[in-house]
Amino acid sequence: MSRLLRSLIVAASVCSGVTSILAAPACHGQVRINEILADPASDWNGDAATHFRDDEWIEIVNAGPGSVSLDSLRLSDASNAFRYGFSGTLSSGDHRIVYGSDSVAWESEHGESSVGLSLNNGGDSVRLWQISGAETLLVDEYTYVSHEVVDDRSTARVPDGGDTWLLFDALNPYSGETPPLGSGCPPTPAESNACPTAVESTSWTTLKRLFETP
Ligand SMILES: [Ca+2]
Ligand SMILES: [Ca+2]
Ligand SMILES: [Ca+2]
Repeated sequence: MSRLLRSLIVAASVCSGVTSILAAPACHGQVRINEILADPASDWNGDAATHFRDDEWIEIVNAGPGSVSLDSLRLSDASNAFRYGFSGTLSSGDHRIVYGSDSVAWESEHGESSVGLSLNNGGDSVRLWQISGAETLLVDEYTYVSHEVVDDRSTARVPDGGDTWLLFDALNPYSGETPPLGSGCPPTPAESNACPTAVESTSWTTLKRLFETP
């Protein structure tokens, strides 16, 4: 069994609470990947420069009821190479953002190549891992496709930690009908994915489809 497959099985088992194949010290399933901006065209990290690597960002949220330690959590793209290691604790409902520049600093500290978060603009996966002894558990994963990755367009869970993804596309509107759909709201780095028009626009799109001629 491959290491990745084993990790997937263990993660699913531990976090579902159905059957535990291997014990984990804590389930980090309450921490979720919450928002991703993979193709920056602005200075998102505030260092007075716009950079394709340093201004990418990934936001996580603690969607559970209690505080959780982040010390064992890592981020990767689809290559499964770790791009960032978290530290500290995250209170219920709080967010943590990782910019590409944070990733470069972490990689440098750990003797890795300075590739940053390495979020492919043609589509990629973002994975959140938990190191548990000798095991690496997959806590959360999101795979984005090309229309989610254009200049300054983020893709985000609505509401925070929820199962629906929408584009936060105020800076680069999307009018297509391939999910995730546009919300008209601006990206929300390190803040709640609040989007007052999202529910309304989603409902309107659903409504239109009901009356469309096949
Ligand atoms: Ca910057
Ligand atoms: Ca990118
Ligand atoms: Ca956000």
